[in-house]
Amino acid sequence: MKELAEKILTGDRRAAARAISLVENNEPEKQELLSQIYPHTGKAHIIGITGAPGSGKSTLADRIIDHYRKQELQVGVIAVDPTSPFTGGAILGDRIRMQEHALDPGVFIRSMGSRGSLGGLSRATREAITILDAMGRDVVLVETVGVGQSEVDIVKMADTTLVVLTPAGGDGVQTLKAGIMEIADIFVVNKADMDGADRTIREVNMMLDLSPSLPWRPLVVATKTLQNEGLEDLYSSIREHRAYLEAEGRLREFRKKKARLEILELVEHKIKDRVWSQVHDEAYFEKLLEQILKKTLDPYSAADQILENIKL
Ligand SMILES: Nc1nc2c(ncn2[C@@H]2O[C@H](COP(=O)(O)OP(=O)(O)OP(=O)(O)O)[C@@H](O)[C@H]2O)c(=O)[nH]1
Ligand SMILES: [Mg+2]
Repeated sequence: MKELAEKILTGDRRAAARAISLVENNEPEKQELLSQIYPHTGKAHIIGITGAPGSGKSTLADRIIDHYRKQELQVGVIAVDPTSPFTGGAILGDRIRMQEHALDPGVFIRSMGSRGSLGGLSRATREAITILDAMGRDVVLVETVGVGQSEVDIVKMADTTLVVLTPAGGDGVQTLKAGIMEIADIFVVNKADMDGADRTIREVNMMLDLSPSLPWRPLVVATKTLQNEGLEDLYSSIREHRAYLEAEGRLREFRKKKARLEILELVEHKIKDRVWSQVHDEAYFEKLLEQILKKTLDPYSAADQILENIKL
């Protein structure tokens, strides 16, 4: 493990790819590895990109990669699709937009799907971010399809979160899930070349005006990504948000909050693992179930009984 950790710290891509497979498969060795690289993390700017399927996240990610590569920054990309069983080196069809970057050693792209991540996609994604951060990526982009709670959990790990909206969809921002609105640092109204873009922008701003005053009022940027319009605004918005985070110790506070969530989640996982690894006695379990069906036992007392016999 020490060797793998050292390789990651030198920026070795194959080592990083192997390490990501370890976390996806939730291999026991991953813990030692993550502990070894952890002290070397915290330098990357983690940018989350989320939004409805087809809103242009990958196209935007491609432009953002270009932007940072022109500054000779090292970029990592994790494309998460909770609805896809695919994972690993396979570049999904829609990731092809980023494929030219796959040949650039300054860009490391990894897809993660639900099947490859035993024990939770958001946990695996967080650990993959840790690995890319430790390997010295200056910027880590995390693209997730906006489908539910899982992507909200995933983007919570980002320092700066872009929520991509489009004029299409008719009833616009009302259809957005509440959770998604709250995590946005920057709203990107993409496909601004399409009809209705002005209305979408107005609606987002109206919604923000109605929200309780937030310490950071999310910025709203319109982009026509295919025409390369509005992108400079987007880059400067990302810079502005980063500067905001770095001022007045906010980044430190943010990282502290993230660390707290991470510890709580780990403790929860570990308790679950320990409990269930000790309740493997099917016959005992069967007996409890029979008693419950006969109403000589209730589920609450059964749970207590199980816990009494467990070493945490
Ligand atoms: N008209 C228009 N089309 C765009 C724009 N940006 C992206 N597209 C197109 O929208 C389609 C979807 O783009 P993607 O980048 O694959 O969208 P995505 O959000 O990554 O999609 P998923 O990963 O499948 O959720 C592609 O055909 C793009 O060419 C834009 O600004 N204007
Ligand atoms: Mg995509």
